[in-house]
Amino acid sequence: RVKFTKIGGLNEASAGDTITLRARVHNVRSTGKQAFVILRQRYDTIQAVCAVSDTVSKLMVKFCGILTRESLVRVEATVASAPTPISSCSQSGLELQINKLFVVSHSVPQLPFQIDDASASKAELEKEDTKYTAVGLDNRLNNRVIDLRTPANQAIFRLQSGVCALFRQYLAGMNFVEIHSPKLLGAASEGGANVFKASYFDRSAYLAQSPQLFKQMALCSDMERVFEIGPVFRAEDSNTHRHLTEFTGLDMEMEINEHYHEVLDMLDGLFVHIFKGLRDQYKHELKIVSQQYPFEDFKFMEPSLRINYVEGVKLLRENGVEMGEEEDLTTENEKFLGRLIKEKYDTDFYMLDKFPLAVRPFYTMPDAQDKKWSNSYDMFMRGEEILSGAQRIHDPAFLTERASEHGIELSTIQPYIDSFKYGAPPHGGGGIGMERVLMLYLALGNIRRTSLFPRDPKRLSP
Ligand code: ATP
Ligand code: AMO
Repeated sequence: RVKFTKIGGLNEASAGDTITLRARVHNVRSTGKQAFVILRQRYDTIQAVCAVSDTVSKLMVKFCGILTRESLVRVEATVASAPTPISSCSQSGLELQINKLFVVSHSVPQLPFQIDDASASKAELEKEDTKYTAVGLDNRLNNRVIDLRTPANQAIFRLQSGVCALFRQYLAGMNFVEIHSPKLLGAASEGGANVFKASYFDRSAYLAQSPQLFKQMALCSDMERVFEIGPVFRAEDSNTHRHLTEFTGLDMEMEINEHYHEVLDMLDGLFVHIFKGLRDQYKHELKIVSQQYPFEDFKFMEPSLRINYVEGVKLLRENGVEMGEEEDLTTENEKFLGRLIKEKYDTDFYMLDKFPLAVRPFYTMPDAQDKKWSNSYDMFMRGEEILSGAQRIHDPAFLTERASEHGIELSTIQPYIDSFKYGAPPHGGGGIGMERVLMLYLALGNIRRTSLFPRDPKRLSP
């Protein structure tokens, strides 16, 4: 079989080699006598020259000169040093002398937008003599398959794969079991609001708002430590930069031996593993993203900063925010607190512990000393929430009482409550929004940029 070469794998020592590769036609220029085809694979580009020779006819040069952008071609060529550096290509010091070229798959000539335009940075677009045209987010998402071909997007989704791989790797190493809980439920999993209803034969089903009840039931089945990477559905009509109607949840749940801070310690190790893994194993991808979307390096501490909710509120009040001790954080205050914490501690990641019980879900364990507070926490990146979690109530009578107080129809969650009747270990966990983690790590400003085919109240397609 023929060995297919990757553009990124070529170097000075490749000069003189005869290679075969498949690539996209990124751009074409023709002088009549010669055709210059810029070939692209993922984030790598190289110039290929088609000129009349023993193996290349005049007709062939003409054919190369009218190739449509984005077509896929198979090229057999000789690698040579470029006579002058080709600054627009990632392989600027090399060029390919085309011996043969076949079209594997044609692209229609009319593209929804040019890849170069969709790859331009804000700074490049704002230059007075810019050669680029801005491509709006809606246009990109309507034509997501083309949009995803930009170098930054290629890198973003490699990084996303990295976030999941690092999450899985860390927890598997800590003896967690990966589970797959059902997404079609007979009742809402996080209380009644914000749930999508579907028809299920002669009755209704609900799309899971989280794996919450099932990850806890798995612990009641003696699985000790579990995690899940799966879809989460929220019927929230929230048209914001950080809400999706379907996102990917990175969930974990574990037994507690003595104190719920064992869960915080685990999450601390997990996040540091993810942040370090991205920083150290994905340097190239981070550089590619920053070329289009420049961002400040993500700062974290080891161990991570942990503060209590009251301390956070105190910091806000000292800086002019008027709010009650037990009031929930508004998005604005959440972001302001993030800025204050960055100034004071120089970290983009922190944990906020001991939330007021009143603002947490029914399954949250109250503080044993003062029922005003709870054994629950949120975690933040660059001032925005990325995780929510808690120690859970594992006593069925108390769980029943709390669910009733929250106005939950008990019959709908009876199997969940019953699973605690046969002896249940103390436990806690957390749920992370995957798209938010990447959006905030890269400071991308919109969650749609880190969702492959985003779903929001206005978008169900493609
Ligand atoms: P959770 O993950 O717990 O749902 P979240 O970060 O998704 O948290 P919510 O708890 O739903 O967000 O709400 C947090 C804040 O987000 C609210 O205080 C509110 O200010 C803001 N928010 C939610 N929906 C909207 C919306 N449609 N428009 C503007 N802001 C919103
Ligand atoms: P919560 O509802 O806070 O907690 O969700 C957990 C995390 O999921 C992310 N998230 C979202 N991401 C995108 N679009 C949305 N609409 C959206 N809503 C939430 C956030 C959030 O921190 N069962 C609990 C978790 C637990 O206690 O283990 C839960 O679902 O990053």
